[in-house]
Amino acid sequence: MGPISIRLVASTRSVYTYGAKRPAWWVFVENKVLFKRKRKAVKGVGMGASVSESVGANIGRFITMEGTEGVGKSTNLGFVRDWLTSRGIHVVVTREPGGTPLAEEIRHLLLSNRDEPVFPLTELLLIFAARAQHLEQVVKPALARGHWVLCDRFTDSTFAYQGGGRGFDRAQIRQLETLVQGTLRPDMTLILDIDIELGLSRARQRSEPDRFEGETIAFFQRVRGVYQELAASAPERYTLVDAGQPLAAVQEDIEQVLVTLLDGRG
Ligand code: ATM
Repeated sequence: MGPISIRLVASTRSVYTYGAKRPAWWVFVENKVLFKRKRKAVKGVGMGASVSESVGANIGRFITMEGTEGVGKSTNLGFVRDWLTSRGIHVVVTREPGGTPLAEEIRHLLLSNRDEPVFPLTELLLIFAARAQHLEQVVKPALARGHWVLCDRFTDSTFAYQGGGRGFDRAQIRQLETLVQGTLRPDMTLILDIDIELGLSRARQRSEPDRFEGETIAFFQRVRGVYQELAASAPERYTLVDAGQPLAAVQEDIEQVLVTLLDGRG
């Protein structure tokens, strides 16, 4: 007798089926269902609960990358994408503000230099408007399909730039975070950290400064301070990477985090 084929298939379909009951996993022997286990969908998941917390194994992970100007985000996002892809993981790379046509238009509004002053509340609401669109259109559907999402900036940028930089009250930002995201949070956030003057001198060689890049050193010091605080407050979620090291050392540090995340995939 030849080998018997046994397959375990886990479902991620219940992720956004608010309140519904769906099979959570099946055991197939020779392509016939031997056993299936029902799982009650978690109430509130449709409002954006962390997908990985809700469905367990074989699910996507939500990774975000953060940092001030000139930290090397683009290079290191490419490194993370290639590292995961080479291990057979389907990665959706996206960014904030942006990631959908509408959200990219909002990004353009936010970044353009203009004569009219942009009030901090206007800026904050535009950022969360773009985020709401991006989450529904890109992030949640990708995670629900079991893909990994790698996002260039997310709400930690809001805490850093609008909170630290502009001086917005953190509790008010948290209220908008809950409104827009429900309980959805990144599984892992890499914060690339660099001396502000060094980063700015790198970034300002690249192009004309946009509305954010033209901010003062003191503004970016406050932004960096919030990132450092966030990293210290929840080390299981954040990794602060010294982006002032040679690139190979930066990427070794990032790789260690990815290995841990992959090992814990369940
Ligand atoms: P990038 O240049 O990294 O794509 O970011 C665009 C700007 O958007 C960034 N500027 N700088 N310097 C910071 C800003 N931003 C916020 O201020 N709050 C946010 O929540 C996000 C996602 C971005």
